[in-house]
Amino acid sequence: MKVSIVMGSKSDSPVMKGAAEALELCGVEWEARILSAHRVPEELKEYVRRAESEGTACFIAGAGLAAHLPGVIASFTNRPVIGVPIRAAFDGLDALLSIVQMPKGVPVATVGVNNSFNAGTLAVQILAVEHAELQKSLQKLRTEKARAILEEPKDREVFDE
Ligand code: RP5
Repeated sequence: MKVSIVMGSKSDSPVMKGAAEALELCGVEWEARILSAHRVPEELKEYVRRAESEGTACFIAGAGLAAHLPGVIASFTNRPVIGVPIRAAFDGLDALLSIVQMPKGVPVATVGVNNSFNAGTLAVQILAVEHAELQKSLQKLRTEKARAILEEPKDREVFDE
């Protein structure tokens, strides 16, 4: 059981790091590749087919601008594909609309602009359906976020820099 993180360019890697962080927090194995739908389409297809046959249960794909990478990956596999729109122009709205507007039957589950952590979290939630032990890690993530909120300052200290 493994998650494949794919991005269209090395320039996407600072944003896509969040997906790997979420997967690691939950103890899920991952691998990452830089493969562009436009620049190396043949190699992308070959990679998706190979990753699937080697145990990738879910793909996370991040891209900016025309952002065809997640949709093209979805065209090669029936495994769930989670798309991360990356802010490169127009505040990432161009990539968000491109990734989310898939035709019927070829979905890409799309998270918010630059929110690769949520892509990683959603991948764990998908895997947790068949791997109940992951539920504990997911619950821990939520508990930690809740605790952090409740430990925030009050009154005047709310506005401290
Ligand atoms: C997209 O174009 C990539 O995903 C990246 O977000 C954007 C810019 O890529 P580079 O020109 O920096 O390689 O394909």
